[in-house]
Amino acid sequence: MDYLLNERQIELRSLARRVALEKVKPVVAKHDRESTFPWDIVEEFAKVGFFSVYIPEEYGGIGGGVFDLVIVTEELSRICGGISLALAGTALGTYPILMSGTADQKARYLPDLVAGRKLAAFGLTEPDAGSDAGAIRTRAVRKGDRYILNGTKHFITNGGVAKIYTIIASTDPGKGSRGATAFIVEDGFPGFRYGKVEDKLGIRASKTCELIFEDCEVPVENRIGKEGQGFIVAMRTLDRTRPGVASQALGIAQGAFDLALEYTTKRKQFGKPISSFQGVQFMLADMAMQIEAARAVVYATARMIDSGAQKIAKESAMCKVVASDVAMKVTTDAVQLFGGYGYMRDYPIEKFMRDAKITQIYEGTNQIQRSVIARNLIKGIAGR
Ligand code: COS
Repeated sequence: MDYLLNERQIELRSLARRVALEKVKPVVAKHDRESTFPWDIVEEFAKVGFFSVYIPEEYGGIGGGVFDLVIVTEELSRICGGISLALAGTALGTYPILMSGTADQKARYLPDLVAGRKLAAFGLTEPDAGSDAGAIRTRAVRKGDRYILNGTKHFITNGGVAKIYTIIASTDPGKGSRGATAFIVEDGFPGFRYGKVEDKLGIRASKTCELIFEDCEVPVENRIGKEGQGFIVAMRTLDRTRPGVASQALGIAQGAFDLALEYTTKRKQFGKPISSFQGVQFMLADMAMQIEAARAVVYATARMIDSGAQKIAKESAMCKVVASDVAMKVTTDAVQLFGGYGYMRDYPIEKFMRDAKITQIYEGTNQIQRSVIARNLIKGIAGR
């Protein structure tokens, strides 16, 4: 389908496609097998300006928005859903500064992030606070011109490789989500260290680790917004980044479909390519339709956000559910089309299925997304 991209977006898409094919593709299997972080590819992303696509021009970006990030993430994920996260995870850690940071915070942190000299990460999740994001236990206590942070964040994408972290901690535990506050924590701040590095099913080229704060000192000027606004900062961030997860899912689905379509035209059984059998054709048609439907929802949501719409929680949740469920279905069917070969790690297709699964889980499980959608539908009725 023609989504009527503007000239910049068409160029961005072909650039991302080229980088994905020329630079990412040759190293995908190695990073997946060894679970290593692709620093050389990150340098390449920085060189071609991918870290600047969603940043306004006034902060050194190219002035695109969520849609530009979606385009790049989709193309990179078509080749590797793990490697694309160096960029998407950085956007997740950067949005709180971009949306709610002070002029001084933007001046101090954005230039390095825009240039890709430093990666960012977002620290909300804790061992006992995942879906229930208001239940965080990491404490931030003000002492003069500093906050002292204590607690553990886990499952943090880009943990250990990022230099800049936006961390949600509680400044008033009695108030639950209304007592949360956002902070910028730098790698190297006293009392901040990394913990367990996760060994994952998929997205193995992306680093995921624990962040441990032990009397970690954070200057007051690194607080984002006011005390008590951290939960809203987190929710507003996720509203803008869930389309990014959706585009990662979309790319993973498209990448698996590309391989499956080609394979069915080459693989011969009963004397002809399996693509000539109606059972296989129906599967291919369904997969293509599902991907296109997901793409339409993801692109429409990204455009809605970029147009300045403020009430976007429902649409953002919808596009994440649609695209990630499609990714899981399409990648599972792609493995099926490869038959026994699909199950073997010598073939590239099983990785897509492993990578797809996380998109139904992180940045809010699809059950949480459905609850966000339902709450907003019900609120809409009540407000009539
Ligand atoms: N934008 C702006 N404000 C929002 C918001 C949004 N999208 N969603 C909620 N809020 C506000 C509410 O309006 C409310 O404000 P007031 O206190 O002023 O009334 C406040 O935030 C608390 O909202 P709510 O009562 O709905 O919070 P809950 O604790 O019930 O949690 C869910 C709501 C489940 C939606 C939230 O916890 C969530 O998104 N969980 C998933 C978190 C997640 O994605 N984790 C993955 C790790 S992050 S990578």
